[in-house]
Amino acid sequence: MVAISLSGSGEGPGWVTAPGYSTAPFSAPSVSLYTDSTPNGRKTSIALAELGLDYELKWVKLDQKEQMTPEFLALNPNHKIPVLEDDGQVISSWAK
Ligand SMILES: N[C@@H](CCC(=O)N[C@@H](CS)C(=O)NCC(=O)O)C(=O)O
Repeated sequence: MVAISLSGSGEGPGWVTAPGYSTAPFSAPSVSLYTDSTPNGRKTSIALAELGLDYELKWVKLDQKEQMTPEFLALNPNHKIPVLEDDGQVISSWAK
């Protein structure tokens, strides 16, 4: 069975998770994934699913330049998704 994730705002593009995995939270996950539906954005969600880690999905709509908002630039001044945040610790890429 393929599950469609309903976590996050629910306003982003459809998100298909691997069979047997679900990102639907039973309790609030500490990990947040800021991403969009691009290959670079999807690879992080695939890695989290493979690791079995629950996370909250936060859409950053690149076509609406949401990566340039002050809130997102505070997470990653390089304005790139994906970004992971875990209990205040931010992991982002500075590579182009
Ligand atoms: N080195 C990063 C690159 C990430 C990246 O290029 N993200 C693009 C989308 S696929 C992005 O956020 N572009 C928005 C921008 O540059 O403003 C990775 O491999 O994940």
